[in-house]
Amino acid sequence: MSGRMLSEVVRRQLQMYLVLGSVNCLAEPGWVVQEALAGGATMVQFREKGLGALTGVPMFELACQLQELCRHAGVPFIINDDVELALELDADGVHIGQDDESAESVRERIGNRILGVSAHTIEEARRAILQGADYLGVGPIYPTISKDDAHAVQGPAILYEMRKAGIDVPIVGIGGITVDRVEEVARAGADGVAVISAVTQTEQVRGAVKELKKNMVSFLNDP
Ligand code: TZP
Ligand code: MG
Repeated sequence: MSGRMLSEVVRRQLQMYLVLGSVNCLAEPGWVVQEALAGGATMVQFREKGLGALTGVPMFELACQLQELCRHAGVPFIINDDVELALELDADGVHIGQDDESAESVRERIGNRILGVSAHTIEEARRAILQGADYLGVGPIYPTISKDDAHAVQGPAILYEMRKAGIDVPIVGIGGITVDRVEEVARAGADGVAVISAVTQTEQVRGAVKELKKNMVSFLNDP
């Protein structure tokens, strides 16, 4: 049996991480994901949440459609919160928050699939790592319109603090990240940027992804 994903692999997969559900998209979600993959998205998270979110069969069908696109592109497809759905689809991983089932229990259920955990403090980060997280989602770095129950804005400083505290696992910054903010987020210590609106709220999906990724990769190549 193969083991957990190598952390250096996950680190690269976080570079340009698209998070989305049907509620977030201006255009049809399948088209958005297709364009994002064409632009070089490195990971995709299905996060079907909020007012008007799909449930039941339509939700499942959308998840299947997006998963198929990611599979074709060789990009990991991660499910937000819903371990059952992830197992049913045989998705590549699960992302959970602090209010969801414990990381320990999710790790037990998903085996070697990728496990992402949202962490807002050094303590939450350390616990998530002990419980089996492969990567941490840290934010909101900037103000966001995409999450109703978002924690207080942390600024890039939280990333510096985590790195200074010796937390060296893969970290993706999230919350209000735009093309112009990628460098600041990377410089503070993130391995990648996770975005919703910068990609889903534009008609230029492919171009937006290209720019976000270009800024991330150029920082990594020449810090
Ligand atoms: N978690 C923290 S902020 C956020 C999530 C899911 C929303 C990010 O969306 P956007 O539109 O990129 O600010
Ligand atoms: Mg959650």
